[in-house]
Amino acid sequence: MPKRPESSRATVDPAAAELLSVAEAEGIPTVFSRASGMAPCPIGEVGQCCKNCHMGPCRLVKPGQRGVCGATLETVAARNLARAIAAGAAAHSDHGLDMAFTLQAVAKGEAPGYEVRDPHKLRNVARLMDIPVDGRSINDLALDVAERAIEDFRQMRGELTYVRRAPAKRQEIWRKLGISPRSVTREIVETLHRTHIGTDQDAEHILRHALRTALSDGWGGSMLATDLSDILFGTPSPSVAQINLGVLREDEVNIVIHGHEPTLSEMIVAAAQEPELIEYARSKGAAGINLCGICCTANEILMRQGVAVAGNFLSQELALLTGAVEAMVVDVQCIMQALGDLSARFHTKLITTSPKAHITGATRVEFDEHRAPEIARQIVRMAVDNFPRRNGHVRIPQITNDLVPGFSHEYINYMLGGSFRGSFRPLNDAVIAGRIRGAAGVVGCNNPRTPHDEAHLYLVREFIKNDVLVVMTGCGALANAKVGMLLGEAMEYAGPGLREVCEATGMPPVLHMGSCVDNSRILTVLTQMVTEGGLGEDISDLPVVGFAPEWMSEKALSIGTYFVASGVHTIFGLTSPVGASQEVTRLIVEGWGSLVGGGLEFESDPEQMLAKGLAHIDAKRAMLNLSPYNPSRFGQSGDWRMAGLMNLPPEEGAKALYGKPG
Ligand code: XCC
Ligand code: SF4
Repeated sequence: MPKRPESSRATVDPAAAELLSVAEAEGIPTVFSRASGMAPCPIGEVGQCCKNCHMGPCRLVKPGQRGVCGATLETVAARNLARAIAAGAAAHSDHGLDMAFTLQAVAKGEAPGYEVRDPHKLRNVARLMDIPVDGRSINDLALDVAERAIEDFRQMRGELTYVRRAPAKRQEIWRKLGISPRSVTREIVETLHRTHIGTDQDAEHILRHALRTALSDGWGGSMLATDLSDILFGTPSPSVAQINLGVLREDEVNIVIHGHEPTLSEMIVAAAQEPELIEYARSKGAAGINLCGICCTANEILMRQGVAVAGNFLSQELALLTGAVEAMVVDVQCIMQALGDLSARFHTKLITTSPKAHITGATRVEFDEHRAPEIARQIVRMAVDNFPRRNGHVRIPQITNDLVPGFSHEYINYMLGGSFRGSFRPLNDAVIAGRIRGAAGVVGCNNPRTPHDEAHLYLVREFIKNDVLVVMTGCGALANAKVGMLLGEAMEYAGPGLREVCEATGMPPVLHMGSCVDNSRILTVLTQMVTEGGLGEDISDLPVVGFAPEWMSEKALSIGTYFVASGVHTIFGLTSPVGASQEVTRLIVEGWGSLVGGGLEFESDPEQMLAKGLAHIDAKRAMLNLSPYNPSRFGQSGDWRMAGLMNLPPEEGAKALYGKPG
């Protein structure tokens, strides 16, 4: 059973804690109070409940008990997990599909305000898709890329285009197991069919299709969402930005954008900078227009535009509690319905923008990519008009921190290799030499069933201390940003070997790679590490491990499962949604482990998560015949050398350290 947080330990974020005591004092319900007022349903929590037909719902709580149709606990738990994965894959992929439609409209000249901002990436993506590039106009190429992407969502036979981006050995494994995904739609539809009453009744067989469905997300919907967003809005590179509730301004019009899609938010970023609208804000008594984000819409505009972030998932209500938010503009996913009632207590306008997502009581300004700048201006104007309606006391916690986001896989390649030729060689060499013990992806949500941010901070701090390089996305990255761990200065917490590499290459020890769909960037990095050589032939050979310590969403389950299917052992926090079935637990840990080289584990104790992660990394090092990790080999003895290297530009530092240019 998970430990339920005491009210004083609901969060480790001081800004969140400050507003949480305001909420408590004023009797305003929040996700934290609702969570402590309602324990999770003990039957559903561990996978014992089936509501797939109306002979039930059935709860299989006694040993050997069957559902009305005769379904076993194994079948029920496996079906529930498969359905959750399909829902998560659908969310990411539907977002990706909308990016494809936007690119298509741009290519046809039907989306004023948008353009291809990264033609270089467009050409690279076209090459990956086998689309002829030479001598073609940008829009011509963009149309082909958009249409190829749309095919990947709907084609009924064949294979996803990006399957070929995986290491050759991985592709073979998928084909041999029959889990190479055909298209996003086909795999999700098949999951829903298989899990309907009376179809697939073998837990192992159901779960195998869950792998295929998750792969259609990772190497399909999400990877396309990332690539198409980079083409449209630019491939991220590092910049400096601010985070936490202190980014809200007492004297300015505050617009918070929340959800997942970059399409409209990019336009709002532009509109908020228009002199005419700033002048309009001044005419209403405001000093200016202040834009910031929450969740992954925040991550999208943070990565590309350096726009400030108010907080992560569990801060969304707290932002409204400041009384300083003129408009909260939401699109899709992770938007709590509680925002409706909560915004009504303040002057805040809650504006829903997606044709797919309405919230009762909210104002609707429907997004249409064919007239985006106009809609963005309308929204900014609504926020400005709302500024004089601020009623009462504004209470903004004066807490912020700096962060450096923007580590796309393209940038990591460039950063490691130096300015002449991008390369993963320095990274692989550092892993081989044992300076870097391995890598951990720490990603995913917040969940009020565990202290807000605590497990994210603990794992990341401990991993870098143990010379494990950390890559992050989503709300976990934002948690670490809040305490300054997404800065070069985080190096001071790193172990001696990792610190040497960071100092030599200019790479921080914790890299923010983007939003939830950008977990696909991690797949690309892992593939490039394999291709670079010296660390085995497949992703499953690498000394890497995945974590989602505070997960809550179905998307997290899809992400975890596509990492597993790609060969990365992955450990989730909290409780297991299949915990009631020993057999299903065995199937997703050992079963998937032997099938695809990675298992999906649930471990509620962060210290155990860390220990298991380090043990996994060390086991992979041993299988690669790499020297055992030994922190005493680096650092002290190398200090005299590092002292000389520190003032060198990155590529020369790498050259001096590794004996060859990057
Ligand atoms: Fe949502 Fe992406 Fe989870 Fe955060 S991390 S709570 S899914 S916003 Ni992806
Ligand atoms: Fe019960 Fe079977 Fe219907 Fe599920 S499918 S609700 S186990 S009868």
